[in-house]
Amino acid sequence: LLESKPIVRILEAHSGLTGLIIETVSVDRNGMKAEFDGCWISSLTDSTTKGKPDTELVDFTSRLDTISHILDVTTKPIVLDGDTGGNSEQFAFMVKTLERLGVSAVIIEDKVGMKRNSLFGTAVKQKQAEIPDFCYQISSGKQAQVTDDFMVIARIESLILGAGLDDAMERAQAYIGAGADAIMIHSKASEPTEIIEFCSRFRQLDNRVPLVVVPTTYCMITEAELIDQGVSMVIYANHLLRSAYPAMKKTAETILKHQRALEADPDCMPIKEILTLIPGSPKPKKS
Ligand code: SPV
Ligand code: MG
Repeated sequence: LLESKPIVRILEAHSGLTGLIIETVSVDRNGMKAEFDGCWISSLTDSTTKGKPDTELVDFTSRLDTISHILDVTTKPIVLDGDTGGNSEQFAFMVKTLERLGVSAVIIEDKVGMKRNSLFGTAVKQKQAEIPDFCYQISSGKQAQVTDDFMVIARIESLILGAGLDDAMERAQAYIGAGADAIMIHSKASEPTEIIEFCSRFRQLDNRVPLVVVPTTYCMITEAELIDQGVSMVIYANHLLRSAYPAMKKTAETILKHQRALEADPDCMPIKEILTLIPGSPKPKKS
């Protein structure tokens, strides 16, 4: 996909149902069918769905359960948010397991110690990994994989942690040298300025690999602009959960307020629709 499309478009999934949305939703855009190319299994939304903080508290075994629900009902590539990947021995096994399952790529972030969600930035204590240690982490994963198809993507947290563009570029070069198949650069800035600066410096690298971005806070940037910047993959990292939660909360409040469900009903999908939503469900007889 990375070789055949100007940009690969990935949306967050945290359950079989959200996987099905990614699998099936399409729109007509000027006579062309537009759809998502694959799923991002986000640590933030997987953890939040389980009512847990995004600190690697939801362990790999639980993450595998989510992955397996999504794999059961989708055919599109899966990019797993692998958090830090654990230690290098754990990461090697993670790669083997994911590859065997048919996951396409894992993204690991260059942090050590208690991992916090990147969107906290420097508001909470988080520590970036030393460059040689993270290079070892990448190469441990690459050595563990059996086929050529699986990708280990290195995620740079320098802009998140205030280490700056020069540090981000130094890390990009080191991680590519260690065998990273792609680089993800993350930012929590409210404008895309620093990401655009990174992209223009990254484009000058001779040995560059595909570049991945996650425009959550700088969401005004368009896919066409990202293509112009040389970005190969865009991840919409949390949008299905962020849109579902307010809708569910509103329904719960409406029922409490009116002491019945009538007023909430217009916000709910028809029963007939939910009964037949899952492919293979029996079709009710026409009444
Ligand atoms: C996630 O979706 O869990 C990510 C991206 O890692 S972010 O939440 O922006 O750190
Ligand atoms: Mg995450």
